[in-house]
Parts: sequence; structure tokens; C-alpha cells
Amino acid sequence: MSTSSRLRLGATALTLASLVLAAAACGGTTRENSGDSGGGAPVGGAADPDAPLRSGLKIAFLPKQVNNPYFTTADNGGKDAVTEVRGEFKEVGPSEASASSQVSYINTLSQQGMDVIVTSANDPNAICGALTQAKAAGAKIVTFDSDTKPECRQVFVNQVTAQGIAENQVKLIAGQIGGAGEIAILSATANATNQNTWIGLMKEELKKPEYARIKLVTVAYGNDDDQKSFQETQGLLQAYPDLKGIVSPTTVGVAAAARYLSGSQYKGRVKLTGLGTPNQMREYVKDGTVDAFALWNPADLGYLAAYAGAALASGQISGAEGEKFKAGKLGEFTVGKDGTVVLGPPTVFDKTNIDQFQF
Ligand code: RAM
Repeated sequence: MSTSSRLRLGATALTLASLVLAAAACGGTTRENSGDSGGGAPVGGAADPDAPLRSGLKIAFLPKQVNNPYFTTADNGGKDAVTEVRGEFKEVGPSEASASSQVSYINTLSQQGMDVIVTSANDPNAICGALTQAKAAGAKIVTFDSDTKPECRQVFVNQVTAQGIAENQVKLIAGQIGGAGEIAILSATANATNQNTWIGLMKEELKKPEYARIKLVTVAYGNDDDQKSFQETQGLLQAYPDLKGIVSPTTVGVAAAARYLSGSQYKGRVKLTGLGTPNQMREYVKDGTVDAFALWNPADLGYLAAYAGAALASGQISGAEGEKFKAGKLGEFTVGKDGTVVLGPPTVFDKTNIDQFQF
């Protein structure tokens, strides 16, 4: 081997080592299981719905953040699907949901030769460069939960249509505050693609005549951080003494807001709804802080995203509208406009049904 190629190899090893170190320094984690290593036929050309699923696919999940029970459940659903297709599952990610914190993870996954990267984006633009490079290196890119710009991935697996979430959230809070009064939104990070899309549509929804007596006074950002969300809730109640309700379309935010309200003079008087996990919200539903909230099944979302990735990497689909693929126990799905696949409608949880759900 020539000195220059040895140097090049050395430099690559150094780059890889520093990427791994950088990822570790961000406080993230890695989890993996090994599946069948037998590879399938090489993929190329147009999508073939009858192509067999390749085995041994390396499928990595990169959530917005790793220390969030929502993503733990979602990624475990992904792991189940990867096991079913006899692939290799891996989960990596930052501990903080910030715009660019996912970039170093994508670069590392790409260098590790992943067949599929499944990610929930903290920002629609910040990870596009890294994803485009990963695509060029041969990975199929599936966004789930929170999208990038469409050109940065092949398929987006959406939990519920954004319109469906907006209607659900506005209907819940309107019912809880008796159709009139000031409300605020407690969101996740300011750049989150999913929350920003839902909030935009909630504002449209609030223009309907039946909501004319409801006024959205502000949107606060808890950054999908428990402490920050707790403090933002306190701040909202101090700044808006007439506040009648809070909508928090983030599992981190709604749980922190519920904890604040349940220990305050506002418990039961200021209404709170949003998107939460039953396990995190159960005690607040039982103690009367929260009447009802909603969510989809995060495990099914991760499961569907993994199957979409396997279908892409096996050449069954390319991400074009109208293509169909099978997602194990969830059945058949069709790719819609802009490469979007929708899981299904949300579930509303209240004291009558919450004990039936464990996630
Ligand atoms: C948080 C995240 C996630 C969102 C859920 C509802 O866990 O912000 O992206 O879909 O809440």
C-alpha cells in the first residue's frame, strides 16, 4: 500500500473515530440487534411491487431525541418490524431535540453503510445536506413523525394527516373550555416540522365560526425538554391570568404542563389537552388535571416506517404516488402525494379508556 493511500485510510479512520466521539459527546446512545446477514438481490431500476423483501437489511432509527418515551415506543415498534424482515436494527440519536444535533449521527450511519435511515426531523432543512449525502452513498431515507423537505427523503410516514390532528386538538380544547376564552399553545422546538404544521392548521381551524369566541393568545416553546416545558407553563399562567386552556401537541410538553397544573391553584380550572402518551398522562387524568388528550400508537408508527424502509431498499417502492406495499400485521399501505404514507386516525384518551393502553 502506498504512503498516500495509507494516509488516506488513516484520515478516514480518524474522521470516523471523531464522528463516533462527537456522537458520544452529544450524550446520545446507540442500541442494536443483529439479524440475518444474508443479503438479497441488488436493487436498481423501477419499483417492482412483487420484488421479495431483502433480508439482512441494516435499518437505523434516528429519533428527534432518545430520552423521550414516545420515541422509545416508536423505535421499539421499528425494531419489531426489522426483526420480522430479518434485518439488523440500530437506534442512535441525540439527547436534546435541537435542529442540527442529528447531523453527526446521519454522517456516521451513512459511513457505516446503512441500507435505511428512518428519522424524525427536528428541523425541515438542517439535516437535508447530510441526508442527501447518505442517499448518494446508497441509503434509503424514510422520515417518520416529523418530516424534512420532501426532496431530502424518499418516503414520509405520517402518523395522522396534519389536518386531522389540527381538527382533533381544537375540538378537544373547545369542548373543555366551553367554547369560549383565551387559549395558548405549548409546543416542542421552534423549528419542529410536525408541530409547526399542526399549529398552522390549528390557527386556520380556529377561524371557523363555531370557534369565534376562542382566542389564541400565544405559542410558547418548551423544546421537548421537561424542565423548560414546565417553566413555560408557569410563565403562560402568570402572563395570561384569564387563560382558559392550553394545547400542547407534544408528549414532553403536555406531561410537563400537566405536572405543573396538578400541583397548582389552576388544577382543573385551566384546561389542558394535547398529544400525550397514556403512561405519562394517566395520573393527571385520574387526579382531574386533564379531561382528555389524544395520540396515535407510536409503536405502530415505527413499525410502519421500518416496513416502508424495507420496501424501498428491496425495490418494491420508490416513493412515487400510488405505489403499494405490505407492512406486516398492519396490512397494505399506499404511497400518497409527495411520498407520504399515513398511519391512521388518532385515539382520544380519557378516564373511561386510559387503562386499556400501556405505552
Ligand atoms: C413529542 C415529539 C414528537 C411528537 C409527539 C406528539 O414526543 O415532539 O415529534 O410527534 O411529541
